[in-house]
Amino acid sequence: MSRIRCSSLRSKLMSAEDAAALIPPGSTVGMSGFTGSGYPKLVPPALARRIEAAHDAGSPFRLNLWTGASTGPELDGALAKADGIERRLPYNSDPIAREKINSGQMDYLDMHLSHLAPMVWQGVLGSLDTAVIEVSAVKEDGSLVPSSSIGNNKTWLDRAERVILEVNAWQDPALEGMHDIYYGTALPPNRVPIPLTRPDQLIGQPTLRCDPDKIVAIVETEAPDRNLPFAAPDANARAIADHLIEFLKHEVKVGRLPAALLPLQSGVGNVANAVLAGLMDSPFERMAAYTEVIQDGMLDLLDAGKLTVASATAFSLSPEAAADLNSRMAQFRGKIILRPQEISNHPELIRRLGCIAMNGLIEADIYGNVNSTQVMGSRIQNGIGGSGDFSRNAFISCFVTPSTAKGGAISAIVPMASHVDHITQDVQVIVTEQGLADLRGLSPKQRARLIIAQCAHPRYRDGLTDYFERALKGSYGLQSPHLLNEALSWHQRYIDTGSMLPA
Ligand code: 0RQ
Repeated sequence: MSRIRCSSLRSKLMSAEDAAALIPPGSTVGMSGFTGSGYPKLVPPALARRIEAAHDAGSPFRLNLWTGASTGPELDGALAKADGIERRLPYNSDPIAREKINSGQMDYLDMHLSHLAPMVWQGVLGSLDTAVIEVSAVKEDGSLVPSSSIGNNKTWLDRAERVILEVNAWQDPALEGMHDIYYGTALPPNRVPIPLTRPDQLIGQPTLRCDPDKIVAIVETEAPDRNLPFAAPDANARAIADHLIEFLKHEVKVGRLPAALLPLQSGVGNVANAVLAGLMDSPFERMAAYTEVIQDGMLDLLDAGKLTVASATAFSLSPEAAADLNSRMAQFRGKIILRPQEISNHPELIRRLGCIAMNGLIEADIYGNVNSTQVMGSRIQNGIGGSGDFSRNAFISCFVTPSTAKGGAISAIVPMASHVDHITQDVQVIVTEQGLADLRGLSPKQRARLIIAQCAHPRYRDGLTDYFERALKGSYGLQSPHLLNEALSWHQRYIDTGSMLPA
């Protein structure tokens, strides 16, 4: 049976090529997609071919591309390869696009994911020409059953001048009813409290609305979501998980957290996924997640009954886990709720629910400022994503990382962060395989001593202690002592010699 159940819209059915031809050069396009799920899979490659043909003919053709967060290779990868992206926001993890950004060929605006929809409504980012949105069905009344991510789709559908739909029959039909689209957001001064007080609560409607007159094309597909597989948790990741779980057990014991913890948020990446794997063997029962993405580890926790509900805006699953989930989505009805990212990441809700935030980092400095995004202060890795939304507003904000990167040539704990995404006030706990530093209530100098002792790799510990002790003597001020002519010398040494260690 066709997934396009609204007969009047069937006349809009066309090929991906014909749909892509409706997007002119210079357009601003809002596409669906969030961490490799729910992104359009046929129109973007067709658009990339069109862009390549235009470039071959000597005509300029580039777009401004907005999404939920990262997408798949058919979208970011194909358009970046075709040199078709002028300006990208709010997040990227595609390697080809990353290279273009870092070589200065593509403009990238790295934003808090909860900020994008309200900013588009404010109009500060300009107008949105076309929305290209993957859905899993079009209902009889023309309403849209969302796909495996929601991201900013509600806003794109409301704001775009025209809409192209990709109806994906690969998505399990049981997804219908697992989404909660809240239409109550407004700009100040008309904002009202969002009526959500529990992660399992439904406050909106199961479908997206769309003015049928704006729909200019519908393309059918059966292509699967494509996510990168997670690395199996290694010894470091398991050690990080163990430290964090010991800490959470202690917080329960002293009465600062309930036995079922508080709603969990877990960031992207291998280490965050490994922490979830560690929670499988933890004593915590009947946990809940109020988070941005549902990874493999979270599905396992749901399967085992350790987690009662996971609220997010998208799945971020390995190919195996995505195929498995897709074959038995109905089992997760009531246990998985997908929401727009302005709700999954809403500061008001994260603060009210008291989330326990767990995010990865690139580097932290001895005072606990965290760089999540820029290697050596200038090369973008991914983006801040939701880590800022969650870490500033969490009940407890934790950051996890191996103590070194690139085979030990880089210390994740540095004298001064070469870029700051999360200020020290938003960073309460830092965990490496070496240990855990609970920074709550500590002054900068107390933080430095604890971070160096607990988190730094032994190979870098003496160097950090030496820097800190000398800074205590030679710093301009003694609130957070620094030697400015040396503070970033570890980074420069890496750039010059390939290692942060002295020769
Ligand atoms: O690169 O594979 O080329 O070697 O960064 O590092 O150790 O595998 O860790 O997958 O957990 O990612 C911060 C990037 C960590 C991630 C980051 C290099 C390292 C490797 C990955 P290679 P690991 P993870 C809400 C949460 C921001 C967004 C966020 C991230 C690669 O967690 O993007 O938190 N966070 N969102 O070698 C040089 C260093 C490095 C380094 C790591 N100090 N110097 N390279 N790497 N540390 C969810 C969403 O927003 C969707």
